[in-house]
Amino acid sequence: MKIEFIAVRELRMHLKEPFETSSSITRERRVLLLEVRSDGLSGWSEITVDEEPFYNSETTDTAWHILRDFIVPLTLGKIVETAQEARTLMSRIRGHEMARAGLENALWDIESQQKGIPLHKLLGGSLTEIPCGVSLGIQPAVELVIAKIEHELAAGYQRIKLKIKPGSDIGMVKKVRKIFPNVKLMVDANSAYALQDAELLREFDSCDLLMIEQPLAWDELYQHAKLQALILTPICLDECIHNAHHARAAIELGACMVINVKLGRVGGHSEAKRVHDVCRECKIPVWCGGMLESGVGRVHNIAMSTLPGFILPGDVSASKRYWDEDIIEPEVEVTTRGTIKVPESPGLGYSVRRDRIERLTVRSETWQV
Ligand code: OSB
Ligand code: MG
Repeated sequence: MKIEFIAVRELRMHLKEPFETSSSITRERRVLLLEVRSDGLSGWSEITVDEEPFYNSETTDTAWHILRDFIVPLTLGKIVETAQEARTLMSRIRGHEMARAGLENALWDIESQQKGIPLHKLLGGSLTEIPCGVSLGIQPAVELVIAKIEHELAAGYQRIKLKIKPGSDIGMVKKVRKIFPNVKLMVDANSAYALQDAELLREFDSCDLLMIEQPLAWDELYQHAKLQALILTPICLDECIHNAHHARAAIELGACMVINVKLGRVGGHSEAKRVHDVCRECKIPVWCGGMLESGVGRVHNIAMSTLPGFILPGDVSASKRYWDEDIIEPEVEVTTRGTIKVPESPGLGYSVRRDRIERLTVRSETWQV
């Protein structure tokens, strides 16, 4: 594959509802899409950054800068045998995983089209349907949380993740658990607590949670290990894990019992596979996290979620939960069993709606050889 053309564009997409976490509120997404062309084929990916560096250090604008000033010069005009080799081309770049994932994942789309197989097969996936959960943002009142859970369970979703923050945590979750005694339930703190809050966090042990996601600092494995020794609820790490070495260190330290894999956060499909492999070897379950993606990022998540270690329902849910109109066709739909059927056609298995993408684009930049 010769990397002949790279185009980045920013789309403005309004979320149907604001999404609140302990670290930010998102109303509108500045979606970054990449299109890469090689040998007459187009590959698509999403750079899953937020506008602000409140989840991780990258932003919409840093990703654009890294792409233009470093990724394009290192990759444009180069020939790679496989998408995975793109990671090596970019290996001098430290950090900026989401920006690098963008380039690599678009090449995975091209490689799977070239080979005439679905992306999930190329990745080594085996599931034909993936189990789905939802992530519910922080709500102003517990009654709203309860109504939303009822709605999502009626749609078939298999597990509910509640965002928590100090002041909207144990009391809220205890009420929810009382009303839904059998639901697969978990919480995500997005780093809102400190080790000194161990007593409060230990109260979740009575709520029969699948896990508590990222309770402590985004860059702290050691303190998560100390916390895990004090509580029974399994800790799942999200923000802390940027590659397979982090995953192994976290597991060996006892800092977590579950890992959330996000394609952007770990730098693309090839590293996501490595994180998955380390976890499988260590018998640590993984699941696919979400970044409020447009359809383009979402379908890459679906492909990754077919790998055999993804045994827990992920945060990959239907397009219509986020958007009035998605930018892929068909939109991502969830069955009444709370699953997404994995498409069997070559490449992403969904088509990109260029007309809608054009309409939503606010800026773009293109490079070609
Ligand atoms: O921590 O998993 C997270 C969204 C944006 C940033 C971080 C997170 C999330 C979600 C939403 O939980 C998952 C989704 O529905 O896409
Ligand atoms: Mg999270």
